[in-house]
Amino acid sequence: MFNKVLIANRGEIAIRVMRACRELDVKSVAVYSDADKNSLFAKYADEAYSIGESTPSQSYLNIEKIIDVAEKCGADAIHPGYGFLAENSKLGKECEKHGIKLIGPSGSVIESMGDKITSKKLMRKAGVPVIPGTDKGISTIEEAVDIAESIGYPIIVKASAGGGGIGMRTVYERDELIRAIESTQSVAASAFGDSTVFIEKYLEEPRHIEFQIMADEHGNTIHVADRECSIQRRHQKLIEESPSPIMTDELRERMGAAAVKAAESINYTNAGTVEFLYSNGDFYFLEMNTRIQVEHPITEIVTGIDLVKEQIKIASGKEICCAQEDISVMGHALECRINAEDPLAEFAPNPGKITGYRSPGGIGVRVDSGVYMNYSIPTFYDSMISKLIVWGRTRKEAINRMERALSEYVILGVKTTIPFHKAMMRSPDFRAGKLNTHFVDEHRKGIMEEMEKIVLEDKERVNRLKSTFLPNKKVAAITAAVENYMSTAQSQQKQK
Ligand code: MV4
Repeated sequence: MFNKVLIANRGEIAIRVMRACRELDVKSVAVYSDADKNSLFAKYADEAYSIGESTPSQSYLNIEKIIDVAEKCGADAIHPGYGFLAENSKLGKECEKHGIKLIGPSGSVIESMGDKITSKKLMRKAGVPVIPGTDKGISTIEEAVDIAESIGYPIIVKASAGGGGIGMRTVYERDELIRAIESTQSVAASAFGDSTVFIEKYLEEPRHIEFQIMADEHGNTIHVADRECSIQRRHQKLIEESPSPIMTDELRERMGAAAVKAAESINYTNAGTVEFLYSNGDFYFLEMNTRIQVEHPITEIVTGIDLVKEQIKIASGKEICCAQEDISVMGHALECRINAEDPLAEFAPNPGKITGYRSPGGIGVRVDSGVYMNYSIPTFYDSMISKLIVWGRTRKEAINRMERALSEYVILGVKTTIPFHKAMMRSPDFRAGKLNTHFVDEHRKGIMEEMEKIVLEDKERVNRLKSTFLPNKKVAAITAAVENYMSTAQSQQKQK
């Protein structure tokens, strides 16, 4: 096992990884930017080092600085979390040069999955179902017209270097095709420096269902069940659940087998996610994500597997914890992403100081967060405050429990997505599991109306709360006590 792991990330995921380290008796090292000087993750770590200015390119994306810290402090591995340097194949190469293990798949796998044409070609060859269309770049308009006619409209033009929704255009008839190709090419050229585009059949009302996979360095590959991620807005996921409301044992077996085949065909190692689009009983490979994902906790909750701990164990050369037949799904988990955004104003970011904070608890509730009372959310990074995760024996119990947990959650000082989630939990179509990737857009009016009501209700509740709320002096004392507790934990850990 490693002696010391450097976490090249910030916020809740940095703490999540450090928690796994502590359970494994591995020392953790935080690197933090100027904006994160007072952050919880830097306090939680056994050691913490400043790596410079708040702009990501100066700190969390600065490979040279991060490797330098790892070498100087004697870390034998780096965990990249999600975002920032996760899925950056250069980090892997630099780690290798310096004899540091990167906790993740190999650089060549990251590269081939980053290119959508390459990944699609590899998957088709491996016998994984792919969306009808081309898996080579479009070179002439005549070729595009022929392909579009043969698959039939509507079609979608996608950038090969794309992903996350940038560089895509749907085309419903021949007249729109030339313009769509030209515009996708030019967006792709400026966004990714690669104008290669390809064409697929456009699936009009798909669900986004993904499979967690895990592979060790001894040739064992398993899937750790499915997640439904259709509740998103502008390609930002808002709610995830496991299992998908439409999942059956038979479908999980088929999709899981395809996910394992996908991973095995490229000699994948460590944790990964195979994304599928599901439409009318059929499923198709969409993309593969070569990192631990934001929504991994719902999988941990229903399977009992600590995915981050497994990542670290696998990277240190150990065998994966379980065989496929040892994995089962118990009950239902939901995750709501709590962002500092105003859901009544098109989800505009709303960073600032958290002036009141009380997180929910009780049976079946997990909160993964990096914030605390009086914490100021920096403007430099994404707006996620925390992930509220619940478990229930059934989907219905999980939804009711999420409603209860959301009702307990108090965040003052910044606007959050809590009202959106409360409205969603009340939505009859959501409760019925009638989901597809257009859900949020199509239910916009109903959700907005429900949110208006909820915000008024909450204002009254907060006013009642405030009259019994702790006076400011006590708040400051509690904040100091929390911080003191974190640093005590740190010094105890050092003594161990
Ligand atoms: C599609 C599609 C429908 N048909 N491809 C969006 C992100 C990018 N990585 C792929 N995406 C899509 N590809 C075909 N052939 C619909 C989407 C899509 C989507 C997919 C997953 C989750 C949310 C989505 C929201 C809009 C569009």
